[in-house]
Amino acid sequence: MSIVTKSIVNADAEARYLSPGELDRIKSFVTSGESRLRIAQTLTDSRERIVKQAGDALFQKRPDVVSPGGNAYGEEMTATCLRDLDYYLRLVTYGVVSGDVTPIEEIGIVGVREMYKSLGTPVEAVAQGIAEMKSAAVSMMSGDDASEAGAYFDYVIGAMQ
Ligand SMILES: CCC1=C(C)/C(=C/C2=NC(=C\c3[nH]c(/C=C4\NC(=O)[C@H](C)[C@H]4CC)c(C)c3CCC(=O)O)/C(CCC(=O)O)=C2C)NC1=O
Repeated sequence: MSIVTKSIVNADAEARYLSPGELDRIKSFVTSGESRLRIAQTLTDSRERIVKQAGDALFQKRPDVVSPGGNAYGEEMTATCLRDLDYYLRLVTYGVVSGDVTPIEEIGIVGVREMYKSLGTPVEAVAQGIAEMKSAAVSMMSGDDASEAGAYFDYVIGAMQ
């Protein structure tokens, strides 16, 4: 839910006008709109490069995951691993566009540790892969955009700890 929808739901539940604080938050959401859309566009346009770079960096640092016995060993499993990174990059764009981590949380975080545990996937290596995507992504952006985008990657990384 965007901050606009959320504020309206909260205000209407109390049959009141939007408060000055709510209007302020909506204002900053609106004024940051252009940069958030620019960030989402960059991430979307560069998704293949970001995922590939992150995968290369991850497998260099964690060769165990792509070695025999590793969870991402073999062409098919490695491709599934990269697909998961792509999933999280897509969810980051949802967060950036809505200015809210809720879509990321609902789609990709709730129950994630249990899921990866049952798959035998080391979740800390997934988190490392997200961190590598962050490095690749922010290197393509200006300082302000990089810190805005970085916050959503950090949210995913933190939620996997
Ligand atoms: C959009 C929300 C969403 C997420 C997040 C998601 C994740 C997800 N990753 C899966 C598998 C997997 N995920 C990985 C990922 C990895 N293994 C590693 O060692 C690496 C550290 C890591 C890559 C960074 C692998 C290798 C599998 C296949 C495991 C198996 O089949 O044994 C599966 C099991 C079903 C399948 O293979 O598709 C799910 C549901 N699915 C979703 O719909």
